[in-house]
Amino acid sequence: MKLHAIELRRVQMPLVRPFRTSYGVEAARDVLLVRALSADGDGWGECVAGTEPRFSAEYVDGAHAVIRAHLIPRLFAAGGEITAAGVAAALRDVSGHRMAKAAVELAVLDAELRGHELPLHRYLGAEQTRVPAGVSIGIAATIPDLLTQVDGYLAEGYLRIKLKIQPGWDLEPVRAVRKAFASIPLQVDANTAYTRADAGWLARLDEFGLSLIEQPLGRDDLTGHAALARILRTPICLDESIVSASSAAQAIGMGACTVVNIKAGRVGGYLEARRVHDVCAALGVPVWCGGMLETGIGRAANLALAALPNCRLPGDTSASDRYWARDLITEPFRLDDGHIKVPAGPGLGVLVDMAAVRTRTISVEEIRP
Ligand code: NPG
Repeated sequence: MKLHAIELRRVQMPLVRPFRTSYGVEAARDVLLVRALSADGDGWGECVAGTEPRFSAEYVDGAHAVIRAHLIPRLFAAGGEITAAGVAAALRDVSGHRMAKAAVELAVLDAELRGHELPLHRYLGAEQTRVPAGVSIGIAATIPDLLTQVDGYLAEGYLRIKLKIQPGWDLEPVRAVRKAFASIPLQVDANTAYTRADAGWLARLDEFGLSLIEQPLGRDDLTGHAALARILRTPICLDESIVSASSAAQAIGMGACTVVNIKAGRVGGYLEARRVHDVCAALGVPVWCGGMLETGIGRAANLALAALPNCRLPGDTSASDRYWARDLITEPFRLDDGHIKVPAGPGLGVLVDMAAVRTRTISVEEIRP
């Protein structure tokens, strides 16, 4: 595919409700969109790096800078002739910056697939036409407020609830939710907030029949997670620790987790995400698709990923109205019987609403070879 130009666009997206995790609170997303302009048409990618480098070392201003100065020149190096399958190799000598690379790869992939009239989920090898949806609930101000939120999302039809936890907000909220909603699929996410010394405390979560506990310890502490797994009955799922298919294989081999959360941004793109999916399947470990509060652009791609066969648990692939009053895509994703339709059209399968994009745009630049 011949790339003519890359557009880098920053959009400001206020969330319908602030989202609090152990990393802090987000009231809006500062989104970097990457648009690949090619002879075959345009493709879109979304960078999931946050405003601050908390979830990972990447942050959106840094991703913007590295894409402009280091990734785009490498894409243009071969005269602008590039395929999505070649993007990772073209960018390989840039170390790290996986979220930045993932956004660039997705834009090229979307343009290429639109040119071939092939939907992303088919390209990845997925056959499901809809996926079960979970919802992730941030740390609430009070337990009654949390129960109201859980009740509201269950009434909308969400099939599983994920609660954010941190020291001081763990056993009590989980106990209250379990008591009020005895049989719902329930899981918790600690976003690295605990240490090995908390093992005994975390084991007290076992009585609540959680589907899993996500990333209780630091991202580099695979040994600690393996030790914790020997103490807890609740299955351990890793998120921040898993940055590639090989790190997934290593974590599973060490007994650090028995479930994996896949986020394409965290592993450097949807092609590597597919490899994480495959290696986990080969090792008998179920996966599910995580979320980073994406707009409809990243969300469309996540739904394609979530349709893969080893995505055996509902993902953080919630409907557009859980995040935005108005999304950047023309047709918002809606919850229907607890499920969301996988986009069926070519590439991402969504139409970007340029009027919505323009009203939210903070800056835009077009880079040519
Ligand atoms: O529904 O997209 C969503 C949000 C899911 O909880 C969610 N994401 O750690 O998984 C996470 C968390 C997150 C989002 C963390 C944004 C940091 C930033």
